[in-house]
Amino acid sequence: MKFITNIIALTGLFSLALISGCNQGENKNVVAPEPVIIQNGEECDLCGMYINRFPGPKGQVFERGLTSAKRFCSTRDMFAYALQPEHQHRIEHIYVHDVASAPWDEQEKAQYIDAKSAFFVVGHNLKGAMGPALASFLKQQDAKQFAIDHGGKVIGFTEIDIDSLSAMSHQAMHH
Ligand code: ZN
Ligand code: CU1
Repeated sequence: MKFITNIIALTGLFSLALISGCNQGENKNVVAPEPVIIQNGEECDLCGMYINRFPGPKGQVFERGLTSAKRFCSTRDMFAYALQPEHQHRIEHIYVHDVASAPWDEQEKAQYIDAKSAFFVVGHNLKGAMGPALASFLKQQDAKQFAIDHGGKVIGFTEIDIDSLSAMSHQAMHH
């Protein structure tokens, strides 16, 4: 009887070790920093504008070795920063607002979501802090509805690159 109990105890210990072993391996990638709340008066880390004074979704990035987030007036400036090769490889987490969770003019009240799994509407008719804006959404359905209401098309995170960003600003100059 004692022997059996020992076996059970040992098996229990062994699987516990397995579980915690797995967790330790994954912790580095799984535990994401909490998005910061951007206060009035805080300036964009790319262009220096007061972030909360402008409409449209904002963004923030966490880089390896830095505990504080870089903050941006717009998803556009956030991508302009994050897509530069010298920043790209150091970036661990990117947050953008879920546009559906607050009015366009009050996105500082919106919820932050992981940019890498977000849906983006480009080419729509609303302006962000820097003109044309990438409208970011948690749910694909919300992004589709936004594109129906405001024009533009729905794309994923990996479809956004330096070229598509600069195409957006050229479009804006011709309006
Ligand atoms: Zn900016
Ligand atoms: Cu700006």
